[in-house]
Amino acid sequence: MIRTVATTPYTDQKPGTSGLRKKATVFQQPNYAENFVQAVFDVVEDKAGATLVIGGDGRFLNREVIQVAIRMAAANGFGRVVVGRGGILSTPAASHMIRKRGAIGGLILSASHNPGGPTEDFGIKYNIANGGPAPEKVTNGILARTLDIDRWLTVDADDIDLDADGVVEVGGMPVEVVDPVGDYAALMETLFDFDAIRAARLTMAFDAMSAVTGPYATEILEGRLGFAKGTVRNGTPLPDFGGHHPDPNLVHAHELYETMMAADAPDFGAASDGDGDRNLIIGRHRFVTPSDSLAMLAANAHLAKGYTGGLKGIARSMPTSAAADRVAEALGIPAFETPTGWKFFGNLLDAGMATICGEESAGTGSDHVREKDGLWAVLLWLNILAVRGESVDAIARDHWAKYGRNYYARHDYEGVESDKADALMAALRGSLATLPGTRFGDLVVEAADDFAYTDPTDGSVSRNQGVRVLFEGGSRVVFRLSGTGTSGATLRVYLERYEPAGGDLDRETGDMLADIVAAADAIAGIVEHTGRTAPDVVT
Ligand code: VG1
Ligand code: CO
Repeated sequence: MIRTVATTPYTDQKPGTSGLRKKATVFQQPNYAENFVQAVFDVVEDKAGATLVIGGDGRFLNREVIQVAIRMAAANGFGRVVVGRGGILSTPAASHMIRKRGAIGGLILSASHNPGGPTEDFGIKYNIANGGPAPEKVTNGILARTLDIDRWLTVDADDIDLDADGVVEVGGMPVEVVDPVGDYAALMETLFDFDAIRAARLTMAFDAMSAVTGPYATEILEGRLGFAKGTVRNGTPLPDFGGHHPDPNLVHAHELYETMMAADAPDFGAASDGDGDRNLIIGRHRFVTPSDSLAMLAANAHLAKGYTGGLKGIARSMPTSAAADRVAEALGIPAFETPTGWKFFGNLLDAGMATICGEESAGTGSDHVREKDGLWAVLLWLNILAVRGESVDAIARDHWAKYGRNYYARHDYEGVESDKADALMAALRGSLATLPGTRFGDLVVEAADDFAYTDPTDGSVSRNQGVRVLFEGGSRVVFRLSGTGTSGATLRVYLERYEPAGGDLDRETGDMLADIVAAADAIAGIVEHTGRTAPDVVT
């Protein structure tokens, strides 16, 4: 029996860079999660009889919202729900599950790199049939529906046992509880040479940050690849991630960093985020920026069996350094520059225009799924290390010697009052026309704009994606506001300086970027607008 529940709209359900993210307490308001899920279901066409995948990163509210969503899926006419055991599916595993099952889409319950727990963040994201995040056309439709929603549909049924594999019925609809890891691990075995990795007898530390990658990393690294027990740290997903911030950067994964800089460091270190789509790569005594990692993976991908045929193209988000562009140029393949967020890569991947994609925020992935994929990047690195028989440091130095080095850092100013952050960006946008030709120390502005992207596959245009200031000689600073936060605003300042092959390739990043940091403040008036004299996170 379908039950119709009357409701009224919430006006704050606009999906951000990656789905709807709010404090868990916001999601606990009456009808809040239900309204959003119903808005999603209302814009999904042809759902009658179709399969829907549901899973999340295990954070606080994960199980509760899954039970609600299953009943609503039954009432909305879906034919089947596939849900990960324990309510668990990493974001890349969910993407793969949608594709493998020919599902019409999936709900991924996660706020990704945001902290979790009763006083922290929760999130819901809808992915479409290609396994990727819903594009703006769809998220705009969802937003519009949240603003005029007046009812949601459910069935009267008990919670299912999320911990028992098998099929049960909810309101006449079969719900299949499946192993969240097996299909994903099998996919990885088709892409990488597990025998070669095992034979290389590398040592490694992997920090799952008490988030969703724990079971995946334990099965793949310790189980199938034979790394020593204990290689995976913080490997049990916890509803509050053990109180940690599951963002794999140098600040929040500092214990891994310290392990990798110690005298007895293992060969390779990596970490992942809340929902398993990000990766942090630290070799023994060598941190690799995510932008460099993208370039180095692209340059070496042909060494792994999934990519022996070469790459069709490389795509990066605009704030990501141009290191990958140089690899594309050397390979004679196209390079694409998209706005921030994985949803912009989906069309390029579907069209066969790009094979590898990446973002400076520690997201890398390929056309094997339609999400960024943390463990995929880790396994590709391991495969490359095994084949080349060299250290991460040696591979990085070799790369820079050939392509030059893009010194790079991101400065985040968190919890800035929204009106101050908006005023900063408005002033910046207002000054764009006057910036070219202006000198800041030794730096001269060559061009400045507000990044807009035209999708080459469907012609859709996305504007206001971040302010770029390009200096003569290839250095650059980019300013944008985060679209994933849940309180106040986060200003992200992306700093990049290119040093050509034969130049100064072995310097400290901070020293190499100091003049650009100074210019960034002079251009945007960061101190003046925000009162902040230093960033909260440097990565
Ligand atoms: C951030 C990153 C962006 C990433 C997004 C989702 O967005 O900068 O590169 O795609 O998070 O990643 P923003 O708008 O806060 O800068 V995840 O792993 O949190 O889903
Ligand atoms: Co994530």
